Amino acid sequence: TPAATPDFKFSFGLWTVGWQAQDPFGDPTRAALDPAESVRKLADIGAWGFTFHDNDVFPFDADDADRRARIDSVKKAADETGLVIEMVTTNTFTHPVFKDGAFTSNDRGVRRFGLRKILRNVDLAAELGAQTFVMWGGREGVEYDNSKDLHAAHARYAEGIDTVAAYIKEKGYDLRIGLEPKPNEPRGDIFLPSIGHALALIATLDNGDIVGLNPETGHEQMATLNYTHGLALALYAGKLFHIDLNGQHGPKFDQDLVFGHGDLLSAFFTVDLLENGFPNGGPKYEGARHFDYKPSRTEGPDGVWDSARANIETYSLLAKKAKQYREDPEVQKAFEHAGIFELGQSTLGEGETFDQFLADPTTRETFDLDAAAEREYGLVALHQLALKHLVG
Ligand code: 3MF
Ligand code: MG
Ligand code: MG
Ligand code: MG
Repeated sequence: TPAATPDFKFSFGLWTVGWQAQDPFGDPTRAALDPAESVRKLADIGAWGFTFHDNDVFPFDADDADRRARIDSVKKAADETGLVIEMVTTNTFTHPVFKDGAFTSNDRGVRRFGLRKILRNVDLAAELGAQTFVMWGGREGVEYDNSKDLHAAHARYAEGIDTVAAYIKEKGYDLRIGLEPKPNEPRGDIFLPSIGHALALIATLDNGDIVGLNPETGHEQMATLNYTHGLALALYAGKLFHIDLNGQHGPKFDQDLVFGHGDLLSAFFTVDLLENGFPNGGPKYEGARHFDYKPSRTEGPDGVWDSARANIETYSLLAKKAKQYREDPEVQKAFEHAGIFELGQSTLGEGETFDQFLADPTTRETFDLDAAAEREYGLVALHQLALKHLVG
């Protein structure tokens, strides 16, 4: 049964359900799927949209006629089902030519070839009405620290991203770029390993206003980072353009489990942030609830769609629980007691000058240090309330 409700804009990458489950140690366990057929199935299970890499739809070496026919077949399925093509991305990692990177390859010819492939795909994204263009630089990195001039590599990475952004502007496309950080795999170390690293690079770009982030749950967790905190920082910076939701059990290879099948408590707080926003208000994420997961290698053709449905169902269940949690008067009381609303007040008074601040005795002379040190925040009790809502 479809677990989706029309309230959520659920979206899937065609490479997710389409993954044939080849891994470094084993052959594929599933047959290839026809992308147009996948679009129809995604519509059946309650998806709102879908996304793809160029080479999820047509092969790397497709001639122009073949490329067009395959694009048209997916477009037809989108038109017939009403599914939105909300994001398009480029495969600059599978072909051996990209083994040392695309934008950061030491070989300038490869960099120019990679840029051409990406610009062609920008045109396609615009043609299909996508609003986000994701760039995951899976091969942008090294195994050995002396493999590259690391300053030049970052300069070339920035140049590549800036050039794509400039092209989007020159063409007048309604597209924004979402960079997808990942710490490692397939490279030993990938450039832009975290949300924070990507934000720092974006700040150096000429066209950074249309460059933001597409953070993935598992990628941040592989780096032992907190995904929900990363989303919060990206929202604070006005840069949360898109998301890749999935599941991961801590720092190991990229598991791409079903959303919620890794760290469930973390998934609960991710959904709470996405659906209910910050307790004191602030920017909210309005884009697709996009899943980038892999049906496990053990799954056959039925398991593929069971697992796709599981993402939708888990998200919907967590959204329901998170809503009840936020609306619970006991939780609101615990928020109050914990000082969560107090954190929404600015530390300085409105228009307060340094002189006024320094002359305020409550900031030092009459500040009740002991009382403040003894204050109980009740954070464990608050967290237990969340847990009770989650498992209750
Ligand atoms: C790899 C990924 C990628 C990106 C995709 C960009 C193949 O770990 O997460 O999926 O999400 O290339 O959209
Ligand atoms: Mg992943
Ligand atoms: Mg991934
Ligand atoms: Mg991803």
